[in-house]
Parts: sequence; C-alpha cells; structure tokens
Amino acid sequence: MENKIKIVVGTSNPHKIKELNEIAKDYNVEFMLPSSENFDPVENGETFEQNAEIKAKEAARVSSTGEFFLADDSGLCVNFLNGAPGIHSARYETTPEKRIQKLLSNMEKAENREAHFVCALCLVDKSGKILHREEGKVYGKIALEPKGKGGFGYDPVFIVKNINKTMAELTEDEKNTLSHRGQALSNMLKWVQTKL
Ligand code: ITT
Repeated sequence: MENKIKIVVGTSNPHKIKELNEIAKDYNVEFMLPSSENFDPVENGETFEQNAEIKAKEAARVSSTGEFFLADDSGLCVNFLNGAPGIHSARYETTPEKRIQKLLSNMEKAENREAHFVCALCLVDKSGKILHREEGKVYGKIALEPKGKGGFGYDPVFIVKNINKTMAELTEDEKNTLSHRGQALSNMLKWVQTKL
C-alpha cells in the first residue's frame, strides 16, 4: 500500500512494537521507533492512561521526524493483590522470570486468582496535543505455574477467560485478536483510518 500513515511509537519494549505491527498489518499504517536515542520518559503517572500520555508526549518531544506519536502503557492487575502489579508491572522485579516467580509466590495463599490485563493507548501530534485515546482489557486468572512459549511478560501465567489456555499458549493471531493491546489498537486504527 502506498502513502502509509507513519506513527512513531514511544516505547523501549521490542515485544510491543512487534505486536503492534502484527495487529496493524492489514491497515495503511506503519509504526516506527523514535528517531532519537533520547527517549527516556519519566513514567510517574498514577494510571495507565496518564503514563501512556507521558510516553506519547515524550516521543513527540524528542523525535526529529514524524507527525503522529503513539504510546502504550499496559500491565497486569490481580484482584487478590489489590490491583498490583498494575502500572508497576514492568518494574515488579528485574527480569520477566523473576517477575513471574514473585507473582506466583505472592499468590500462594490466594483462592481468588482473577486478574486482567489493561492497555492504554494515547496518540498525540508533534505539539503534544492529544488526538485520541483507547483502552483495552482482557480478563482471566493467574495459573499455578507457567505454561507456553508465546507472547512476553506475564503471558505464561495468565489463563484467558473461557479459553482455558495461558496467553503464551495461544498463536500470535489468537493473542492479538483477544488481547488488551489487540482490542485497544484495533479501535485506535479504525479511528486513525477515518480521522487522520
Ligand atoms: P515501554 O514503557 O518502554 O513501552 P514497558 O515494558 O516498560 O515498555 P509498561 O510500563 O507499559 O511498558 O509495562 C508493561 C509491562 O506489563 C510489560 O513489561 C509486561 O511485564 C506487562 N505486560 C503488558 N502487556 C503484556 C502482555 O501482552 N503480555 C504479558 N505481559 C504484558
């Protein structure tokens, strides 16, 4: 397709860019990383929505190219842990394996294992003006042990509601159809395609 709408994504997580591009493959949109190495947002918001806005605005501020800037702030909210790790999901521990181990050990006594993933997307222009926001959620529960090799982050311990497989046992397409990121981005892409 010609004249794709180019959107700079404010992220340093390569898994997110991979999923975003996969979800957007049938749209006239191309995602790119910020052209500057100075992308270093201070994620001090209190909600996913606020942190997505901070990252999108930072991408717009530091990029020397690009007209539109998108950021994803996402995480896992566990009922038994009063919503933790939530906005701190990426910083809950130092590696993905340790984050999963910490989560499982904090859940040892939990009878209620309900949880959900959240993805907040924020799109801004070069001046930092917010153009559009979307949010997606997917519900499920925390497994007793990790299973599956797909996806990233907490996917091996998140059993998707009504499917009875962990997110890491799904194919890329299956995850992207039902995931928090898949839902939020599909709606964002529909907006982009009609409004930009
Ligand atoms: P950027 O801020 O640079 O975009 P990040 O990974 O630090 O990357 P977040 O602050 O939004 O991003 O934290 C998201 C964390 O939540 C991520 O690192 C995972 O631990 C978890 N997470 C988000 N989406 C997930 C998914 O689809 N599957 C599994 N874990 C996910």
